[in-house]
Amino acid sequence: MSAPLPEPVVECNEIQGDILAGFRKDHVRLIFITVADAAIPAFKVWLRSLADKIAYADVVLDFNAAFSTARRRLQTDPPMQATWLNVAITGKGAQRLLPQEQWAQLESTFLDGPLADAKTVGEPEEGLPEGPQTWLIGAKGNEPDAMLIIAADALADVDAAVQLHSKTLAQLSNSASDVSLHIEEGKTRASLPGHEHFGFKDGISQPGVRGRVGTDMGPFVTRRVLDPADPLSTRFAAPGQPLCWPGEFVLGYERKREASIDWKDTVTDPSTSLTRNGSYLVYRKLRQDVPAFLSAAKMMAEQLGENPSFGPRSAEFAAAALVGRWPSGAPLARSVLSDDIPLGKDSFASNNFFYSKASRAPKYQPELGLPPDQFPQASVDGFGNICPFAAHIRKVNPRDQPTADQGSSERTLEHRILRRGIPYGDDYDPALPQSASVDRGLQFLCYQSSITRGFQFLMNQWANSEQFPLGRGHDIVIGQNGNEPRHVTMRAPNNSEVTVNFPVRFVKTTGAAYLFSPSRTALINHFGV
Ligand code: N7H
Repeated sequence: MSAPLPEPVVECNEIQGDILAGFRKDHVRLIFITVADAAIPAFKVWLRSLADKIAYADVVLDFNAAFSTARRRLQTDPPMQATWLNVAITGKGAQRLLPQEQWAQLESTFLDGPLADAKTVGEPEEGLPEGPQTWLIGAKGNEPDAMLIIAADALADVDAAVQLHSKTLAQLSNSASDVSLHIEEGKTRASLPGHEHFGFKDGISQPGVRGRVGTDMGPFVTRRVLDPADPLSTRFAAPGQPLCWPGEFVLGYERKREASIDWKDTVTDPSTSLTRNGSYLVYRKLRQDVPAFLSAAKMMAEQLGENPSFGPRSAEFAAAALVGRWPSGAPLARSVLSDDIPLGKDSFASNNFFYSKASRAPKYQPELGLPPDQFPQASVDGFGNICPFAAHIRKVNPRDQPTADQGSSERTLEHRILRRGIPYGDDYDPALPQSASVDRGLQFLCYQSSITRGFQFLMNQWANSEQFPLGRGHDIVIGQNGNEPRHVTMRAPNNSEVTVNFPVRFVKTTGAAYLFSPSRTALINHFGV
């Protein structure tokens, strides 16, 4: 049994709830707010008044834990509902609301905003088709100052909250044009809850956050399920969920020292009352072209099938190879040639795998009563013969495998993000031709303590690169590569390779914002004065 390590105390009553807990609601509204100079003083007063209305991490963590316990007991969703509110400020907003000596404390990638970062993260250049000038949010002259996140279990509740806040905001100034709002919607897919529009289960793999809520006797920020007798229990909250230092996501806490290959070697960035307990939030409205994805998977399957090393492969296999998981969420690593629905349903087993070593059944804490992991375990796949190197989930999280650019796999922990996205738009229905052109996709949201180390790195250094983290092509799901073609090289069990080219992108950015999610103190003492 390994000795437990001291856990940082995390001030969850100061940190906004979506960051560390995640709202996990079926209905989300994002209200983008742009404020004219004349309305700034009233807007600040309003921001300050939000401090008592915001759902902080302590409350949301408690709710989520109670909900999960009740669901396990009742075997169905318990009748527990809530409506949560969070707020975040853009780089433009911060520069308008704060004196320079304050906003200068914030990260430059955030302050410069997504437009300045568009080329680095692979967007088509300004002026070219689908370039940033087409964005609904964040295009030149259309950059908001702030964003509200409203999330609720019930549609009526989310709508009521939107009405309430829109009305208050409209009353901040005498002139109706002084505060303008743009509202975006997110909703769980009714036909396939928990799945995104390409049909894959999402939200399975998240980093764990080391630390305790509020005091050194408080509950863990991330629930721990491994028995202390399991050798991985000091490093993982659950199978496949490594414990990261809280400073990877929230400012003012220890994080792993950059470039260090010792996960215990930490650094705490200097913080101020403005930055402490805050986090950077990346928003992207990502439109998904489902028919284009399905036909690309079909084309890929045909090309693989023509090669005797692969033999007949279904379009479902090709799509799973691009993602790294099957639609149920079962990872290719543990279910090589077809989906395994019971494995996909087991949220712990479906994330229990490595790439460069085999997985094994974990030892869960017996009092949790979790079913043992009896599914076929993952084999060693260090050369990508099972899960392609370019599969989306292997690109953005190579797990235990050393990478060609960073070296030790410990360095991957510097680039983890907390994903909080939710689908938008109606389902694609192949029986209805007009359904193909409906706007649908993902309201992508992710939190990190540095956009440069988080989202920007993942896009620029890994997803858009044919070489990194391990080579053999681009991340075909999210990689952008401007408007240039992308490719993926698949390696068969006998090591022969087939390269498939993808002339079109199926995920396109139609809106973007880089935001800062301030602490309660920062909202009251900085943004609200
Ligand atoms: Fe991805 N998809 O449906 O293919 N993603 N993603 N993502 N994503 C994941 O493991 C998807 C996007 C990450 O730890 C799953 O939880 C789609 C962006 C990370 O093993 C699926 C879009 C970025 C992980 C998808 C999209 C990321 C991850 C498997 C856009 C960051 C965890 C579910 C429309 C730059 C990987 C799961 C791990 C998982 C899909 C966007 C990052 C199914 C369709 C922009 C870090």
